[in-house]
Amino acid sequence: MNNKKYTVTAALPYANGPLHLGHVAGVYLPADIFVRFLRMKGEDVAFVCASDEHGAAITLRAKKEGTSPQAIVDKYHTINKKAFEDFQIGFDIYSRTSNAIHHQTASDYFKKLNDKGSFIKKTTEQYYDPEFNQFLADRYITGTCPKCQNEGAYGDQCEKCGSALSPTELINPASNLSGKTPVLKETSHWFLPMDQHETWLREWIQNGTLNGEQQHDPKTWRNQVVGQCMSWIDGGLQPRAMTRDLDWGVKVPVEGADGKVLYVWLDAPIGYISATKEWAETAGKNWEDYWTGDAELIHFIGKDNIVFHAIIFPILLKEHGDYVLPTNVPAYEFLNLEGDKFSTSRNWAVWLHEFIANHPDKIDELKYVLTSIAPESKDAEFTWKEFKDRVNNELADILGNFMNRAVVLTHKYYDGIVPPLSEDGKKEYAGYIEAIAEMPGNMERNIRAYKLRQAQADVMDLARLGNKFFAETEPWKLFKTEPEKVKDILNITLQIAANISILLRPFLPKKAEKIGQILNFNTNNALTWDQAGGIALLQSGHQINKSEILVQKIDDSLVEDEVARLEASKSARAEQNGPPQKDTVNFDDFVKMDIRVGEILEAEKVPKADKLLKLTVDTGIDKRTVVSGIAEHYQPEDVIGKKVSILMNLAPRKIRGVESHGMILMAEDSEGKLCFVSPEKPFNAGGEIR
Ligand code: B3M
Ligand code: ZN
Repeated sequence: MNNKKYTVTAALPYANGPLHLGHVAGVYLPADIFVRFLRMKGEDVAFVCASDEHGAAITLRAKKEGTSPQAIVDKYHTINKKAFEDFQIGFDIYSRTSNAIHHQTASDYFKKLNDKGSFIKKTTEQYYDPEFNQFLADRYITGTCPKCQNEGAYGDQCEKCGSALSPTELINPASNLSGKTPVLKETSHWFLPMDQHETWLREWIQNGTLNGEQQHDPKTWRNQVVGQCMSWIDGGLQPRAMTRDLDWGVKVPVEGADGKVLYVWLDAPIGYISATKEWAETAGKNWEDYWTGDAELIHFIGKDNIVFHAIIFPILLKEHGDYVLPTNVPAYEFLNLEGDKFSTSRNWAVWLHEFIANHPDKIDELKYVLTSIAPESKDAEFTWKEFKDRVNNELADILGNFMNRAVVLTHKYYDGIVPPLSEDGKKEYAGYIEAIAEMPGNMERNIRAYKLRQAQADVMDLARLGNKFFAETEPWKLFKTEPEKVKDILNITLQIAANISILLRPFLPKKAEKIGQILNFNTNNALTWDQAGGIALLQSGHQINKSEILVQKIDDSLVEDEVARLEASKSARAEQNGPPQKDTVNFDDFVKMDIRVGEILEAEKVPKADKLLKLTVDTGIDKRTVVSGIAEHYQPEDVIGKKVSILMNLAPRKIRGVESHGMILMAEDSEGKLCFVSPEKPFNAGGEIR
């Protein structure tokens, strides 16, 4: 008996909103397929996940919905847990990081590392919003990413290029609470000195070795994962704060840490351990078996989570000392929707729970399409038209049609009783029999290399092979002239069908079961992966059931309705034409702003900054330098002589090395188009705007 254990994790989704198809295609479905496959191989697997209920993602959502963080996590944990169940994602446990067992586990973990000196306590200046009396970390602060110039980067991470950031690296930082430029204020935090871990990380990621021992095969890691990690390590890792000044999260379990909680990206991955513990308690297992010794730990994640799973969490695991490091971190690229990014805030999404409610009979159809287009090595796109086409032209026409022909002909000629396969038949159709025999091994290699798209295509190829067999042999013609041959042909096609019902199960469990029912075979799904590949799955004389429709074709109207639904949510946004109104300000606040008409005298591009122009502006009282992010909308020569509105008394800021004194006010529409706010008739520079 093989004693090896697997722990397979799927990224803990924030309980700040429902799940959409992008999440499903790029994390949860591939993890589920992989686990179903391992189980069919007889492996002992813990498949764990949970809601990520801490961090600014939650508290900011609560603020936006005008409710408490607790109410937010309760709401979305419930929706997402049910959606996973309905979609048959077979977690052993779907826990939550607000559970006591997690708080205890994360707290103990931090304490252990702190006691052994894994952290460095430092007092540094951090951004602070005086209006809200709050330090600004993570999603509380946004600015321009110093690596890719994305203007919406968060204080800990740029979701566009995947960089891990700290707030002080952001260009033009702004508080997400007041919208204002934050001030710096001293505070103490516990830092993980990531810079001290570069040497072993480099070795471990590139060669798969740790302390000279082979831990994993680096060839099985995706290029994208190794590439991202190496570019961070080559760029030099920085110490990173592992605590936050917040009141929502796991309290820092050290004296003198009042008002501080663990950084969500410290506590969330420990959630994998807490969830394993919680599951093991009820399942009568020993959780440590799944995290120690020769256990294999595999993290399915989206590409924006790579640094946390392939660098930060491994450092924490190694520092702890008792646990294994991940053997792989299969990361997925992003899925787009009908030509645009999935976006929760813009409501441009197909929500999993809504799909299930609207199409409860199309669960496996969706699984099939999402795996077919899974963003394994590059971004991919979901469209309703492709959904329909793949279901109709592939699932129904190839798989459904093959099954139907095999079963109907068996009933027509042999009353549904499997005919025998002769020795001559084995010789004559040896090529087909060999193709069947090779299939489980081919698929296994692909699955173990995380090429699930290919593995699903492989099992579909088996159905294609069956159709080809029918087309080449035409048993309906042979039946009169060579009836013995027809027995051979139908026997083999039924064996193909039986093999499909086994090999399809990790991908489309419901369809696989249905095929099993029609064949009156493998009733309790007792057959394992390694029992596939043969031509004796169905004995001659075995009675099969009547054919049933395996895949219902999809109507054009479904595509039209779903696209209309999406367009409606887009036009609802267009009607609103802009973000919701901000909090009210009082008159005293308003008059503090000194806004005047200025005239642009000179303009030039700021070197190495695509978006910035350096302007010289006549304000009536002086001629000053203002840096403005309009270079994508205006050429320098187009703006000279323009009368514009300028906010005079904005605190001077250095932007790309140029000190800017004030800000040019711009109007921005919902598509991001910018234009000046100018006086409607000729006007002298210096006029006040009130
Ligand atoms: N909740 C981020 C995300 O949903 C985060 C993942 C945690 S995995 C430990 O992208
Ligand atoms: Zn970036």
